Amino acid sequence: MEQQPLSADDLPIVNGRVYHLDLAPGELAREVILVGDPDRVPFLAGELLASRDTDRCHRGFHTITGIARETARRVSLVTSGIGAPSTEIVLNELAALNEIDFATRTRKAQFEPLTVVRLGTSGGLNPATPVGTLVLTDYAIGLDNTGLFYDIPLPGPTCFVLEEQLRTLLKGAAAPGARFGGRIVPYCARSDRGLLAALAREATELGIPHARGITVSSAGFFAEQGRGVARTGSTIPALLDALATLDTGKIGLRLENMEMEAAFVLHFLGGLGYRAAAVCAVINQRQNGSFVADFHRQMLDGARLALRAFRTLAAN
Ligand code: R1P
Repeated sequence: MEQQPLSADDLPIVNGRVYHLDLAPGELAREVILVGDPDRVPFLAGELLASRDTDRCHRGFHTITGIARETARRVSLVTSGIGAPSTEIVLNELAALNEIDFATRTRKAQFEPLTVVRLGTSGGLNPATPVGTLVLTDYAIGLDNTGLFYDIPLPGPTCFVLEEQLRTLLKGAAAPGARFGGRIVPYCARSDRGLLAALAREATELGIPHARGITVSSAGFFAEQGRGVARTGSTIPALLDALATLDTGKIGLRLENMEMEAAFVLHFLGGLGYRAAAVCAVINQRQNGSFVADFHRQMLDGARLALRAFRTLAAN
């Protein structure tokens, strides 16, 4: 059956470029490191790229594409911005750049999947994991509702169990009488197994302090993460304490860290059949007040892991 072209409203393209990222299809590499902070893009490019063919900035999203010095492979460093709603825009545009023929606005008959590593910072949930550690996300739990608008099948029984455990925890920890108590719906996603294994192997080989575990992706920075700045009430005031004590039983993994994008990245890209994983440095532990003031080294380490893992996957 002939495809209906995507309308100008479905997919805004301006001068041959997707609207928000301001990128044309040839300007995106198939291997992507996705970072929250736009300033991290030129920093990593300066440290890791031997040459660059693309450098675009629009709406706070900075992208640099070039050849990595260490692996001689083309990579795009792309900004997600903060949180699932911003990431939703970015990932849809990345998928469009990869899958849509901009001349006909229809999906190409054939395209290769993207491989994406989210590289970010996070707060620690496990007091036994020191600040400065890179957490390789095995499973991610989304507390945002952006992911709930994408009807993607459960990626296996472990996700089912984790969703149930988190649902119970969120309900039990809600403030008595809270208007939204029991109505926050967690969703679980997992990293691509091959990419995760490659990242873990590289981290071990390079001697980079790392841990594997579960990442919680919150929808906000303040209330969910226990920062009582606003004068309003909080639906789950002691969420961090409740998360830190969760026993996942037979799953045997700890909740390691909390940030704001990993779950949506793994959920959405997993649903497209792309390979995705998340590597986030623990930069603070609110339980004991420890923090890392300068985490440039961790970001460089994480990016090196991603570049080397891309090369390993391509060779297999
Ligand atoms: C909050 O300050 C931001 O930092 C973390 C959170 O996920 C959120 O995006 O990640 P990045 O360091 O990648 O931005």
